[in-house]
Amino acid sequence: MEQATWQVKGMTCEHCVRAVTKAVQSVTGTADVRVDLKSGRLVFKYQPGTDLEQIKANIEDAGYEVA
Ligand SMILES: [Cu+2]
Repeated sequence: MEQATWQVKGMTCEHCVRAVTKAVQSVTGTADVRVDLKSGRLVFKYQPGTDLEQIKANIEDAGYEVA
């Protein structure tokens, strides 16, 4: 598996953390999703071929910004 580290802007509470986590997990091929509220850091693993653009779109649809 590959690993990605992204920066997510706009998270303010645990609800946001759950929303972002879900947004990533809903895309097939992702695993070990971790979100740090304080730093805004999102780390997840994914299998080659996973649709990263879809993950980004899901996060943005949930109301957050991927830097
Ligand atoms: Cu929140």
